[in-house]
Amino acid sequence: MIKSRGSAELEASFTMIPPQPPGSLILIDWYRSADSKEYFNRIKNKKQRRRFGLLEAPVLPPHLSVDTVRYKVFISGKSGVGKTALAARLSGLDIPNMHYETTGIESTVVFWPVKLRDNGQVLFFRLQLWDCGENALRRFDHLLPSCKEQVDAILFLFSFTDRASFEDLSNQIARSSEPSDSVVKLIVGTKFDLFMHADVTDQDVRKFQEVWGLPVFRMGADVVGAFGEVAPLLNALAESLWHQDCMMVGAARPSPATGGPGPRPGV
Ligand SMILES: Nc1nc2c(ncn2[C@@H]2O[C@H](COP(=O)(O)OP(=O)(O)OP(=O)(O)O)[C@@H](O)[C@H]2O)c(=O)[nH]1
Ligand SMILES: [Mg+2]
Repeated sequence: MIKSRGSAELEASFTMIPPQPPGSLILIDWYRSADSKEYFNRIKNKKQRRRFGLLEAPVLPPHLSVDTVRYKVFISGKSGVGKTALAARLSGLDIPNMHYETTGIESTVVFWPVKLRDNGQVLFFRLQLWDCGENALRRFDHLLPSCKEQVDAILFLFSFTDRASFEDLSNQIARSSEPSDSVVKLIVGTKFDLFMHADVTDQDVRKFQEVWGLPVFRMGADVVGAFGEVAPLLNALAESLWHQDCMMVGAARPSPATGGPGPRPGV
C-alpha cells in the first residue's frame, strides 16, 4: 500500500477527477483499420517508425490535410525504471539494453494520428516527450521546474520488478503536480515482461487504481501487430489530452464544426 505524509488528502483530491471511459471521444481500434493506413504510413519509413526532429512533421498530400495538436508530456520515475526506454518505445526507436543514466533532459517528438468518434475528423497528435534522468533531476534544481512548465501530461512510471518504485508513486505525483491542476496523469508499469521477478502484483495495481482513480498501463508484454504495444497508451494519452482541452474551452464534447478546441500553438 502506498502511503506517505499527507497522502490520504492527496489521494482524495485525485479521486475527484471524473474517469474518462476509454473510447468515448476517439476510435481506439482505428489504427488497425484499413482507412487509417494512409495516415499511419506518414509516421513510418518502410516498416520502421519515422524519426521526427523538433521542427519536422509528417508530410501529407492535400486530400489528407489534417490539423495537428501539440502537447508537452513529462516522463517521471525513479532512476532505472525505464523512462528513456519508454520514450524510445513510444517513438519506435530501439530500446537500450543497458541502463545509461540520462544526464539531463532528452526530448523526443512522437506523432500519433487519431480519429474523433463524434465527427470522424482525423487529428495528428504531436507529443513532445520530456525525459529527464532522475539523478540529474535531484542534482540540478532548475530541471524539474523546466519539465513542469506548461506541461500538458505526466506519465508516472514504476517498474513491476522494483517495489520501491511503485511505493514511490505518491511522492512522484505530489512532486510533479497539484491536485487541482489540469495536467493529464497516467501511470505506466514497466518491465511487465520480467514476470518471474515481479515485485508488484495485479492486486497491488487494482488497489492503486481504486484509491487514486488513475489508469495504469503495462509495458513490456508481448503484443501482436506493429503498433500493438504502444497504441493503448498513445490512444489514452491523446484521448485524455483532448478531453482536457474540451473541458478547458467549456465544451463537454468537441463541436462538429471545429472538431473540438482546435489546434494549439507550438509547445
Ligand atoms: N525487460 C525490460 N527491460 C526494460 C523495460 N524498460 C526498461 N528496461 C531496461 O531497464 C534499464 C533502465 O532503463 P532506462 O530507460 O535507461 O531507465 P531510466 O528511467 O531512463 O533511468 P535514468 O535515466 O537513470 O533516470 C535498461 O537496461 C532498459 O533496457 C521493460 O519494459 N522490460
Ligand atoms: Mg534515462
